[in-house]
Amino acid sequence: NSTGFIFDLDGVIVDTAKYHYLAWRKLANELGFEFTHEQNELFKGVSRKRCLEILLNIGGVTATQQQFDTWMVEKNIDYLAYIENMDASEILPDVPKVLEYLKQKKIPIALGSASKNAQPILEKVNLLPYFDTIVDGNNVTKAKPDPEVFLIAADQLGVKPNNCIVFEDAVAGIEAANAAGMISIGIGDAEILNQAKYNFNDFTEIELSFLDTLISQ
Ligand code: B16
Ligand code: MG
Repeated sequence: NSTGFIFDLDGVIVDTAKYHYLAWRKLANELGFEFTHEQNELFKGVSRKRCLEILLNIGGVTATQQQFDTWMVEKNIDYLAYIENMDASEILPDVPKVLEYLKQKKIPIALGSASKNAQPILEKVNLLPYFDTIVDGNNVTKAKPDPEVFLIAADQLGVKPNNCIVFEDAVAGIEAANAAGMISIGIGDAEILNQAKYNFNDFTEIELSFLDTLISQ
């Protein structure tokens, strides 16, 4: 079979955005400013380094390279503490149903995430065995919206980019999938993800028959 499926992690498989938010807010508060839920929207799908640049911009804080590096490490230590007790109950609805269906059909499955913490999170929620390959923030040099992460995933699956389907919750991720020549599926607000080929609020809206049409096209 020549079709491959690529899943983003954060906001597609699990809702780790809330933990990223808590860790960034803690840092912002330590630096003397507020960080809101609305501002956190800008951080979805965006690399850790870029997130810190945006955060410091919001707070009007200038940093030396050494401070910048220290805060990157500090944020991640806090984030890891927040996700320490994550388990399968935090998997978003119907994600296992879709993964199970694809697995049973022997369709290759990849993770394509900006996160450097992707593998331990998949382990915590017991989904690691579904993935034939994991491409994440540790394997890429260019962040989404650059297509690199998804092109590496397609290559590792042995599937042509045109035959890959990407599930994404972030604008930068949809742009990356489109730039890779893949079929993009937006998970979340269709108005925000209006560049996606298909849109769903979540996986409960995705019929198995729809997956079949993607597989056979
Ligand atoms: P980390 P995704 C992204 O994951 C998140 O959406 C984004 O908020 C985060 O900053 C980025 O991973 C980096 O994560 O700090 O764990 O390396 O949505 O691409 O799966
Ligand atoms: Mg995401």
